[in-house]
Amino acid sequence: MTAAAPKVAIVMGSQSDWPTMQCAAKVLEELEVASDVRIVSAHRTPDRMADFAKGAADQGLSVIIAGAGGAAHLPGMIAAMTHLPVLGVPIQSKALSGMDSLLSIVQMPAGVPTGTLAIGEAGATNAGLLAASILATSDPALTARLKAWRAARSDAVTERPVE
Ligand code: RP5
Repeated sequence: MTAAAPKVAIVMGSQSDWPTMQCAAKVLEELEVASDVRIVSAHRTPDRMADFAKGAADQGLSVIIAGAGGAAHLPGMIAAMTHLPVLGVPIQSKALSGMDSLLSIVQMPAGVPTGTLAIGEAGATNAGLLAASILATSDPALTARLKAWRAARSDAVTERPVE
């Protein structure tokens, strides 16, 4: 029996984005959600980006997580070429600490929505969780795993600080 095709894609503009974006991959793995991870650059590989975005739905994907830094056009450009939900992760850039990435992703024109997460690792982790939440709306087993994951995080918070 072959494994089902991944429903989540994690794409990023550069290899240098992977240390951040692997937080999304990690949380999806914890939730037993398969993901397809690729490097797709809006600027350096525009044809690869267009092929990916236009073919994403036919490939069986349901959610796309896209991380990019600096002039971070990747999430918005992908959102322009697919009806699938796109969750954008602003990478913490060296020059402007990710404010450039955030503003490049968040201010989309009406009609082309791109979900925008926090800058950096927190954003990547939450993008993975949001992707799982979206899939869980039609997957009771995943809903149960997501609830258990969240409950475990709540249980890990102590009442008082420990020395
Ligand atoms: C963006 O440019 C990438 O998403 C990355 O965050 C940034 C810098 O890329 P590298 O110069 O490190 O490859 O396209």
